[in-house]
Amino acid sequence: MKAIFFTDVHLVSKTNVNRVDNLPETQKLKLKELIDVCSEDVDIALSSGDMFDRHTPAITTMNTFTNFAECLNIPFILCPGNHDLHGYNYKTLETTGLGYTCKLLKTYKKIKLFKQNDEYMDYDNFRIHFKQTIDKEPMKEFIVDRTTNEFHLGLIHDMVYNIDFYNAVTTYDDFNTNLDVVFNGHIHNGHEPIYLDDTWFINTGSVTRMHKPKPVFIPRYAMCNLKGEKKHWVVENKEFKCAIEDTFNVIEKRNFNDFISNIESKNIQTNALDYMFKKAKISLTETSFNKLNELYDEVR
Ligand SMILES: [Mn+2]
Repeated sequence: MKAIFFTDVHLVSKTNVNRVDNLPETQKLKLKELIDVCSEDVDIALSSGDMFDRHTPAITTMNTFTNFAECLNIPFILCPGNHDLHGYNYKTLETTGLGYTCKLLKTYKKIKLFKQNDEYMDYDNFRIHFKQTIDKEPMKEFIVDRTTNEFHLGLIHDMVYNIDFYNAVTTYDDFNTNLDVVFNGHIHNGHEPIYLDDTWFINTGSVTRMHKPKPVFIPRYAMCNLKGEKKHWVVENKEFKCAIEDTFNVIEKRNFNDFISNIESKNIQTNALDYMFKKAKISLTETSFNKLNELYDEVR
């Protein structure tokens, strides 16, 4: 089976302040590229959520998504991300932009959005499993029943990643799973495919960059050729051809950095209380300034 995977598209209706291009149009180009790639020889499309940037997207944004899903001539299986949901509440999924559009699109029978209590769906000898995210707690394990189907794939949108930061992540070597592939999004930088203890870990990173990332990466999707012996499966990240690097508003960013470093240098030159008194002496009347001196006498 050949699967395409992409995640965190974050469809928006307006251009982000950090970008100089027309972001909704750039996002349409990326989706068009995915449609073109899928028309060749791909069996299914998988996505780990955050299709929309907010749970109440504009109608124009929902149109971008439904047009994409209609043009995609292969089954499309996805799960919701935190941006698709209202406060990680899977119960209200149908009232979100993603839940509503997928409910309508289901009449075409090509789309499957995992809901709270959905555990899996089958495709040939593959079973695609879903596990919901519990807010504020990274997922520790994803163990499935392997008595049916030959291969087992998992879709999640969670703090599971190859490296830890702020002790908020379950790293792949600590993640307890018997899946053949774990597809994840949420952490937008992504990484090259990793094969660890009989499991492939795929996170291509976000399709949309809201600001210039450090280090800079080109948005990617993964082409997964799941044929033959598992450890020799050809799983590759592919860069979007339409992603050009100079889409960011670099001047805006530099101004902001100047502003921050200015504050920092002021902090180094004097302590906050002395700074306040220096300013107060200029702007307050003598009586008020004396009163302030009196009040702060003990702490100075
Ligand atoms: Mn996201």
